[in-house]
Order: sequence, then C-alpha cells, then structure tokens
Amino acid sequence: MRIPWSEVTPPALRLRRRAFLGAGAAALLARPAFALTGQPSPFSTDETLTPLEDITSYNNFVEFGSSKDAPSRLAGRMTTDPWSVAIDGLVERPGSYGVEDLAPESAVEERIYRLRCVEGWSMVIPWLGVPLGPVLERAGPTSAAKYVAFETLWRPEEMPGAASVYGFPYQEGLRLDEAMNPLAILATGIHDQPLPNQNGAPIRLVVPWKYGFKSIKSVVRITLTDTEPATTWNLLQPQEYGFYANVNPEVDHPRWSQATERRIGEGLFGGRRPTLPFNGYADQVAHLYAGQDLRQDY
Ligand SMILES: Nc1nc2c(c(=O)[nH]1)N[C@H]1C(S)=C(S)[C@@H](COP(=O)(O)O)O[C@H]1N2
Ligand SMILES: [Mo]
Repeated sequence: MRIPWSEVTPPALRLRRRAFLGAGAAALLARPAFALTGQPSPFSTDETLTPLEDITSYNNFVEFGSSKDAPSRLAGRMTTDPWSVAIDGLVERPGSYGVEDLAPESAVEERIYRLRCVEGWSMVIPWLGVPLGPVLERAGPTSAAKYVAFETLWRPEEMPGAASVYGFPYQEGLRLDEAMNPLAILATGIHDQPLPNQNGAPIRLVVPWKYGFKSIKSVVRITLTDTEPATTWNLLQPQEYGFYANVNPEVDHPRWSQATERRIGEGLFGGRRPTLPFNGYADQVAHLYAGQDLRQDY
C-alpha cells in the first residue's frame, strides 16, 4: 500500500519540496509517492537545492557521450526494466537481486547531499535511497573481504558513447570500511521520483565525500574482494585520478585548482564558493583515513 505523500512528509520537508519543484509541481506530486516515513536525515544539508532541471540536464555519464547534455538526450534508450544486480565475490550469500530487493520502498530514505565533481562544479541533490552497508551485510562479507568493486551496465547498443570512449564497463571501488560508512547510499530516486536514466537509473552509488566520479551509475554488479579494485578513471589517467578521490581543496588536480567550486544553478558569475575537506563531511568520514597521507592516497 502506498501512503499519500502529504501524510508522510514532515511540514519542513514539504515546504522545501514545493520550493524545489516550482512549476510542474502538480504533475510530479501526482506520481506515486515513495513511502518516506521518518524525519529528515541528520546527514542531509539544508542548503538550497539545485533545480531539478539542472540535476537532470547537466550530467556526466560518458557511456552516452562526453558533453553535459548528451546523457539527458540519449540515456532514455537504456533499458532499465528488468534489472538485476549481482552481488558476488567474497560473500557468504552471493546472488542476483532486483532493485526492489535491495531498496524496498519501505526502506528508502531521503538524503540531501552535496555532489562535488572533480571538474570543479557542485550541486545539492535530494537523493532517495538506502544505506549501502546493510545491503552488503545481508550478502555476508567474509572475513577476507577488504574492498567493494562496482560495475555499470555494459550495453553498447544502447550506449552511443560507450565503445568510443572506453571499450569496457565503467567500474569503481571503495574500501569495505568506506562502503560501510552510513553516508554511503545506493540511490534509486531524486526527489519524489525514480532516478532519471541520465542520473544512473535504476540504482547507483552515492558517496558524497568523494569526487563525483566515484558515485558510479546504473550498477549491475557489486563484488567483494581482498585487493584494491581497478577503477575506470585511474586506469585512463592514473596521475590525475586516484583510488581514494576524497574531495580535498588542498590537493590540486594536475591541471586546475580544487580550492573552489561553482554551484550549478546559481549563475555563471555567482555561485563560486570554497571547497570543503571531504566535501563538508569530515566529521563523518575523516576518521577512516587516520594515519594515511592523503596527498599520496589521492
Ligand atoms: N557509469 C558511470 N557513472 C558515473 C559517471 C559516468 O560517466 N559513468 N560519471 C561520474 C561523474 S564524473 C559524476 S560528477 C557523477 C555525476 O552524477 P549526476 O549526473 O547524477 O549528477 O556521476 C559519476 N558516475
Ligand atoms: Mo565528475
């Protein structure tokens, strides 16, 4: 049974929703609501949300092309139903799961996170999703598991940018303790709607303290391993993109500064703001890197 949106949305959230939705709100609100039950997450930011129009039209999803507008024009051709996610490798219970198994509507919560792209822009996105940790726990990582590898759908016939750009599926990885951190989620929606294809439908990773490229889209495989997984951008440009990729204003990209960022939707000339260590999530995640040199482990 679906609970009407008005009955599950706390007033503060409802107001923010309305401000965010603006025109076209009625149409969106008429969609089936996700059964969000609790209060706003303590992990959510109260910063101004990036307009939905920008979140869904300014995208990086190279499988559909390298320009920002290619994914919103072309990702519609990606078939997302049926969809299954394999969880395998060093787990007690390997298997193939539907999106509804991994992220049942009753468990979905809202997380309003900053997203900081390594290119120097950022957004504030109201994700819907489930914490990644409990999903991994259900599969039962063995004591040998130290890392988690993720893989995107590979279907060149539906992905016009795929073959030319890479020739292999987009892949990403986390250390297991990073993956278990409560900030890491598997997202299935933005606002009160299912994830648009260009944002990584039907299910994608979101790790808000890391550069956006770590938040791999349209995930089909999650593999627990004992060795650090290869990652797409590290394979392509190892001097520029490391495994950790924690947002760090003090470590510049070889070709540009990472000290500031441009908040999308706040105008071409406004919106420039300082970039924060760990994208503002240091309190939640800095302890994961105690004793590590984050210039070395970039
Ligand atoms: N499979 C896949 N996942 C991906 C990418 C990609 O090209 N392919 N781009 C990454 C980058 S660089 C960013 S900044 C974010 C952008 O997410 P968004 O378009 O939902 O804002 O997705 C990340 N996940
Ligand atoms: Mo990015």
